[in-house]
Amino acid sequence: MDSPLLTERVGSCVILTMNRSDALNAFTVDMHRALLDALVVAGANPEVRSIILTGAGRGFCAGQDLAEASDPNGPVGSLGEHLEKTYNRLVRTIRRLPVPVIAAVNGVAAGAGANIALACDIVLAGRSAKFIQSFSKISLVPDSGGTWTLPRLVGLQRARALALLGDTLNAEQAQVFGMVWQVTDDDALRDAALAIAERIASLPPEGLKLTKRALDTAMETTFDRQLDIERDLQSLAGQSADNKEAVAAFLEKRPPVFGTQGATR
Ligand code: T3D
Repeated sequence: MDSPLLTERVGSCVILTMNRSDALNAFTVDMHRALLDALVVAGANPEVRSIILTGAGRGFCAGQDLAEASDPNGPVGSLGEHLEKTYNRLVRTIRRLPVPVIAAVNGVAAGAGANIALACDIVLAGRSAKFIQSFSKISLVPDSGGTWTLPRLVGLQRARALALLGDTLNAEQAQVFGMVWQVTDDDALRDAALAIAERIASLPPEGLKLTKRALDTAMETTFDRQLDIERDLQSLAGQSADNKEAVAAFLEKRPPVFGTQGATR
């Protein structure tokens, strides 16, 4: 049987490809396990500077595998418990990884598949990409952080309509709505994602890790509290070897040479 996840290393980037193309890469428990393990392993490797998440075949991910979820003898059981063990762990892991996660959305991203893409740090979409909050059609609530992420990305009014109606947004519409950073031709998507991975690899990792952390708290706190958080994270960033090297290289008019992630990982 094919592995539900393909892992490839390109330079300092790990490409994770959800690999159940016959079901548009819908999530089974096995695919969850494989993806979570791969993210944790990649995140713990100081040589890994970014992760690309994409799908095999013509889709990114169609969310929960509905056949597995509706099998009374299957592994899913209570949806609340299932969410906690799978989707919630997955999106928490993506947010807490010390390196940027790039979603390369290569086709339909429906249900949890859409919200997992939106949980990533940078979202690229091929022209065939579609984003669907398909939950309402099967009488479920948007999950995988969608009710938190979507209003923050697109505004509450658009989020309401998207979640309640389950309309399909194409790649260009999703970009206009602020869900997508860059739209590319389908056959250019992998190279576009790798180009961003390469740019990330050329930047000092410690600052990126702390920036990711700062932006994660930004949507939850008050302005004053966020200033405190920036102060604390900047204090850590200012002590990092990466910062010292970047500033020294600037002043000495030479290219910087950065190490791997530091102790605050
Ligand atoms: O259960 C819990 O743990 C709670 C958590 C829920 C999280 C969720 O994600 S809920 C939302 C689940 N996802 C959906 O409701 C989406 C269902 N899929 C679709 O609506 C459509 O497939 C798409 C709009 C995504 C794509 O449509 P289209 O016409 O491009 O493709 P298709 O022909 O419908 O699908 C192609 C194949 O993939 C087809 O199989 P077949 O007939 O060729 O053997 C289809 O059954 C299969 N497939 C697509 N989505 C799923 C799926 N199989 C299982 N589960 C799916 N989600």
